[in-house]
Amino acid sequence: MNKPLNGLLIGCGFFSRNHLHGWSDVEGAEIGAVCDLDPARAEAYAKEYSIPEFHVDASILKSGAFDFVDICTTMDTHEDLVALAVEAGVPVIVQKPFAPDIETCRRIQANAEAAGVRVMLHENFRFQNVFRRLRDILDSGEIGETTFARLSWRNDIDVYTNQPYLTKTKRFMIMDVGIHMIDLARFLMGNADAVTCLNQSVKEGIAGEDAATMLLRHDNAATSIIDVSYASHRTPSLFPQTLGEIEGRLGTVQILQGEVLRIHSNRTTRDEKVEDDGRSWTSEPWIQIQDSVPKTQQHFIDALRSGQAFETSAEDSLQTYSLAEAAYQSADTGKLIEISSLEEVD
Ligand code: NAD
Ligand code: 89V
Repeated sequence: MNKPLNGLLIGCGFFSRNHLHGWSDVEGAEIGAVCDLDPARAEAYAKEYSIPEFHVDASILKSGAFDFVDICTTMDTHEDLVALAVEAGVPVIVQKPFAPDIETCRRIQANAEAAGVRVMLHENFRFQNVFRRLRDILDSGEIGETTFARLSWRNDIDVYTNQPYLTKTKRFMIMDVGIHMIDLARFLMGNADAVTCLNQSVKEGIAGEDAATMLLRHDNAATSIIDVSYASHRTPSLFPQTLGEIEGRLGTVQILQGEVLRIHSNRTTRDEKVEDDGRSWTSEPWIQIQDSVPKTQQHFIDALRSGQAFETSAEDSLQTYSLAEAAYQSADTGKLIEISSLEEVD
């Protein structure tokens, strides 16, 4: 077995705990150092996760010591941090959202491509067990060509305590959760070229939209509806489940509560319960998301080693972020927006 690839993790905050647990489950890679602007955080995470080095300045990337960097910081920091990695020639996996707007996403991607540095988005919803199994069912042809989908993510979890920046983010729901759904819609239904969107601000004191309803037009004329909300009250809470259905010309797959897929085909119906991985470090209600983290990371490492394309490469992800940008334009104008109309700003 080759020597494990040595990684630097930047961002010792809320979600990076799952990244660090995830890396301990990944074959062929290890985190040799962590970095955070806050030295106390960097030192504490290095100690807690038995990582030999900690740093406070990301320019350590220029040391030549790292085979990859895992950027687990908020979207406003991504352009500068990816640029540092590109300058150092270090491949990148960077957390979602890529960047606050499509122009910045395009600039980051073009800079990396020009330098020949590979960049992947850590976009993990498509790596959830339930959606890998759903993709397999679609690939089997059992329900035929897909024609309609609904992806619904609605709960009232207190996301703000762990991620306080979300109360101030002007572009909130679509960039925080909507892009997970848009990527899922593309993963399950194929690319889309147009979107209509209505946004809502429901909860008091939140700067951005906390609910959004999008209608996507896919390249094969299929339609998908994405609805996301942090202001929806159910008991028990549905967090972090995505519910919905995928319809095809020969059948339907429903995505039901409890990670159950209900397959309707050939006039019969069956339920498949998709199980969790049973990892020692995961815990409810986060397990469905936590399990997807090492799977996302393993794909990054395997593709880095083999040269195969990243499923969520920066280039491919421009489609997702173009749809998010178009959704905001649609919500502002009340019109259907085609992503071809999003002018590339030189
Ligand atoms: P956070 O604010 O809790 O942590 C970010 C950390 O990065 C902070 O400790 C900060 O000091 C550090 N940091 C910022 N700029 C830095 C720099 N230039 N150099 C070194 N350190 C720097 O953020 P979080 O809630 O952990 O979220 C991080 C990202 O993860 C967000 O983009 C969020 O959307 C995403 N996220 C993804 C998932 C998922 O994958 N499903 C879940 C939750 C959050
Ligand atoms: O997955 C995410 O991006 C987080 C969430 C709270 C949805 O898990 O923001």
